[in-house]
Amino acid sequence: MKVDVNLETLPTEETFTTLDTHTAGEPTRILLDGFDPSTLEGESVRAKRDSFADRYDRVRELLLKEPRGHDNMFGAVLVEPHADDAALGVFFMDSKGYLDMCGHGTIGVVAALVKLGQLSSDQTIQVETPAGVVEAELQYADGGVEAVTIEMVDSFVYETVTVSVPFLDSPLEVDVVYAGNFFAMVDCQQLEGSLETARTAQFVEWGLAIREAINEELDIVHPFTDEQAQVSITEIYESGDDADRSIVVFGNGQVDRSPCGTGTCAKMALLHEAGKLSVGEPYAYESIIGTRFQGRLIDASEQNGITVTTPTITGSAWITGTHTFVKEPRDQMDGFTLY
Ligand code: PYC
Repeated sequence: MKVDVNLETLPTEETFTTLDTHTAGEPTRILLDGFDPSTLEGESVRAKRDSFADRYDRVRELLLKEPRGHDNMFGAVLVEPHADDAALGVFFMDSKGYLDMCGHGTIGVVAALVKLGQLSSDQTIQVETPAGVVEAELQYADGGVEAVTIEMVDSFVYETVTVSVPFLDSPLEVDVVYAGNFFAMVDCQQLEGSLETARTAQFVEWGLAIREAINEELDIVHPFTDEQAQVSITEIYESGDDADRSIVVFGNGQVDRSPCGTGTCAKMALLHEAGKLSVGEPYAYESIIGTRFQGRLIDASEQNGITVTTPTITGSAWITGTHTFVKEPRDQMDGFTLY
């Protein structure tokens, strides 16, 4: 039976249009329409993100959580940029709230908009994010966009701390690293066993416990902006033969299917600090599902006694579809999490 669906015949309370992508397996649901961007206050993408969080957090819940989304959905919202030369503004949301920066999401947004002819790719594309302006460059193969390289925000190791966590008898050493978001970085050698996909649920539980322990232990203040911050992501990593590997836990316990763009930058900053990665050296990083980003540090300098690295990441993103989401007037369900 052929059914002709026209959602305009439906009495809907609200309608949202999204463009969906995946970057190395990790979704980005890009909000195109459904709220009035001119109602967002502020003169930067960061301020507009905060204004969205105040006024429209329901929209995040509706698009990312069940029944329209799922526990591992990730979102991006496009807004007008304020920074000189920026072609677009974008901020990021997850199952818990909002992140300052996202590598896989930026790759997804840029790749999708260029593929659909909505962004010109003649030269590099400046993207304003809550963490600052990043620069995207496209690589082509067979006439199509093959990969996107992003020059990300500067990264640095913030502090190394030892914390007690409920699942280990001995204290755990954690490197807190900034790479657009603050990360809790943990070498898997301190934990039992290795990074196997079958153990994902256990790593999610541990990742959340580590994040909580660090946020209880530390009052983080960004050394260059003086802003107070919290660790938003835990990254548990292990060495590999031709690529290192990690599992990245964030939000309310979601797992990045990609190697995590900001997480790759955090790992490169950590390796550089340890004298194990030089500027210019290629660095391959693998996700828990076996997909990869290619990273590289393009600069390192001392600022106020801190070693600051400038990273790039390269990855591929693919459009998975568009959605028209509706909420019927008597539907009570914005978004829920089962546990
Ligand atoms: O790619 O930076 C990233 C990211 C952050 C959270 C999920 N992905």
